[in-house]
Amino acid sequence: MSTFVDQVTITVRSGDGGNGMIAWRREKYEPLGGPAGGDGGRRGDVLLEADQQLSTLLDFRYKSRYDAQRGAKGGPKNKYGKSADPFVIKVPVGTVVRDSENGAVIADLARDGQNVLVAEGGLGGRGNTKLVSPTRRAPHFCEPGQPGIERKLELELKLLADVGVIGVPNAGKSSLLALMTAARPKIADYPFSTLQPNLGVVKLPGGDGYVMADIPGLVEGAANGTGLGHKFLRHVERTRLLIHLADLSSEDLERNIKIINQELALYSQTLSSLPQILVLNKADLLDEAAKQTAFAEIKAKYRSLMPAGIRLEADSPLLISCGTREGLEKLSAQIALSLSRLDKKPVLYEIEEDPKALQRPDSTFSIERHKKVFNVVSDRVDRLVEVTNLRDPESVFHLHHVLKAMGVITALLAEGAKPGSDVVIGGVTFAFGEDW
Ligand SMILES: Nc1nc2c(ncn2[C@@H]2O[C@H](COP(=O)(O)OP(=O)(O)OP(=O)(O)O)[C@@H](O)[C@H]2O)c(=O)[nH]1
Ligand SMILES: [Mg+2]
Repeated sequence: MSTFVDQVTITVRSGDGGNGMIAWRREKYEPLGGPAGGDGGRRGDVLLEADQQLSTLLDFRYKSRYDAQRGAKGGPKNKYGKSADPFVIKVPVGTVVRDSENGAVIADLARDGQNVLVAEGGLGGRGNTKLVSPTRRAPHFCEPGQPGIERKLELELKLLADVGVIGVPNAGKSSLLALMTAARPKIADYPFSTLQPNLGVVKLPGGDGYVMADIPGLVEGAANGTGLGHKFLRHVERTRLLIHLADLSSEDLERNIKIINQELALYSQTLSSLPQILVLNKADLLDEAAKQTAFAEIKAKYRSLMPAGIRLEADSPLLISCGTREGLEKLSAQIALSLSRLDKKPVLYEIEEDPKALQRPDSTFSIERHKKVFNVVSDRVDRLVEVTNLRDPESVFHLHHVLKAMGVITALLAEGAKPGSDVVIGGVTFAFGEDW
């Protein structure tokens, strides 16, 4: 069985926030001491992170559920509960993350180390110390931690390469990758020797380089599952240029070229409209005369053999031999030239998800501005103001702290709030201060 897996569904759950604590001071001269219950620890977030050491989603076949830890309960003597560490799930570079409920793209993890928060953990609840007010000096209750969020995610690995090598089985695709890069794919004289995509880096003289992908061979009917099917084509869909490799010595040369272009078209419009370089390999297998005849025949039909409307990168097919290295220099130069002319940006997915959808609904807010008055609209903030004693500096400080952590202050500044501006929070009007 191949160890290459490029599509999985996983379930992640962020951690619950820790509950607050109910506790009392016990001091020598204060037998009925005040409240001393600490707050619960913060949640464990779940993140996905691209790691270039990984090349398959195989691990997720064996383990498809990931639960982050919950924050610890608050402690006596006003001790905060320990916060849970974020839970980081490593995935290969090129993993596209979708919400399995609506298919929306959450992230395209295209760079090593790039990460995305997929489930925000719950906040810790407050201990009874924080819940004291003038009318409630000894609260016998605390807040529960917020629950974590559970989500189902679809992960799809779509390799990121600059150049994709396509062709029928045995054309010499893996041989070409092995000659041009340090990759060591399996090469054999039978069809379907390649069972998973291979990547290699082609080094250019200036120190730059590009990534080349060799995928399993395609046969007629691949779109309907014949041979290895066409599923590996997803790994060349993000390339900028295709090397269409054909065996010059094959009796079916013309037919093979047509089959490949037909299968590309059946797979996607994106693929069949990518620029191509048609490369005829195994030139060493024919004698000079036969070689020229075969080459001239394909050259004459070049335009009609290629998908309509695509950019042809060379004015004729290129002739090479992976056996004798004939024509390889010319091919390398043509690829470098083509890449330099093509858009350098990697083909990335657009993020379709509103980042707010990733957050717990009750931690979201919006700011409405009516002339010089800024209104903070948020369920959570309303509830917070309700339980905050606005005459107690400590409570107000706590409120301010939460507003800051939620990003409300930054958002107010972005909307144009200045010292002195009226800001309505939870129905109460505050003056925006210098020290906010
Ligand atoms: N004589 C000659 N043989 C070649 C040349 N290029 C590749 N071959 C041979 O052709 C056979 C197939 O080569 P591969 O590189 O495995 O072909 P592939 O296109 O990757 O094949 P699949 O992975 O099965 O689709 C091997 O035996 C290679 O040694 C060439 O230029 N000349
Ligand atoms: Mg191969």
